[in-house]
Amino acid sequence: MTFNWKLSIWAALALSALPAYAHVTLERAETQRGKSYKAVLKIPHGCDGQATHTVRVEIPEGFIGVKPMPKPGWTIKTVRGAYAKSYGFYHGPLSEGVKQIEWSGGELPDDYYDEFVASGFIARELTESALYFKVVQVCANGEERWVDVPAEGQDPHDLAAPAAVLRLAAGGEPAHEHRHGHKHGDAKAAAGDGATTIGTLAIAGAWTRATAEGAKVAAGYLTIHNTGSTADTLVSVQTPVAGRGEIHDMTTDDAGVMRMRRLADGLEIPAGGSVELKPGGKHLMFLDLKQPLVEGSQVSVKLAFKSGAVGEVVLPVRALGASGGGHSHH
Ligand SMILES: [Cu+2]
Repeated sequence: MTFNWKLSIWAALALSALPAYAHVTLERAETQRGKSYKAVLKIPHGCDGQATHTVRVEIPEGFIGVKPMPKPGWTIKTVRGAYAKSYGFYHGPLSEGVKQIEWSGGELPDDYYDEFVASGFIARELTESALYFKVVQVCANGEERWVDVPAEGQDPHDLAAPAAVLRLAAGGEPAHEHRHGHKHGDAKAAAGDGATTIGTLAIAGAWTRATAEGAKVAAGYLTIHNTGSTADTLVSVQTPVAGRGEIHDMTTDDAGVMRMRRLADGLEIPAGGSVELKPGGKHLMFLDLKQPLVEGSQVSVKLAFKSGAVGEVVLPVRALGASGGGHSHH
């Protein structure tokens, strides 16, 4: 079950707005300097249909005191060597250690996914903002080399075969560019909140919430501002991660009970006006979820308006339990 669930996350990534998918990645892609770190490398597939029999990882400079985790069915070989300099470690300076790990003799069929784990310590002395784990996957008739590292200023998305990246923050200051907690309802467009324009409609402040495994519904929030001189109506919501999308409103009746109803006629955005979809109020509803929404990922949603304007909004997925009322009434 777990296994299928993970595959479906890859499917979700493939469906989202990310230009490339199924690269080798780290399960936890950011951490702090001066802390221990468990590198879980996720190998999404084989090489061109063939099974992977060897996985070789180059340990980046500054990831010190590294130990690979044994893996049933696979043989581990490590290459040790001197670090570029000596780093502070638990019991004093450390100047050499594991620089390469190779798991071999196993079989990871192309249709499967697997994880390769090594634990170590992120040197406090590092000044880089990211470490790159270069990974080579060897198959019967070839190999996949995930070794591209972006040049300064280059967008890592432009790389054909990117190395797995680990973003670093100074100790005590976790990197969290995906989780800046700006208030829901903040209509100001911030990078990464799905700000976009569909026809005369300016969309901002978009987000959704991570769901528990097995959850069947999720809600989406955003603010729509109509810059046009005629009213328009949001009539349709679609997303690849859910069987269907609806527009809902939540109201509190005289008895103080919250009720939700589907806005069958859509949601009107007055000329020159704004409508805010937020927890406890109007929202996009995603039903028959095909997989859990994972914090830090993105959900792409297609919105269609009565005027004929159609466009896509990308909703960053915030933490489970992120600000606002939940959907327990469903
Ligand atoms: Cu709802």
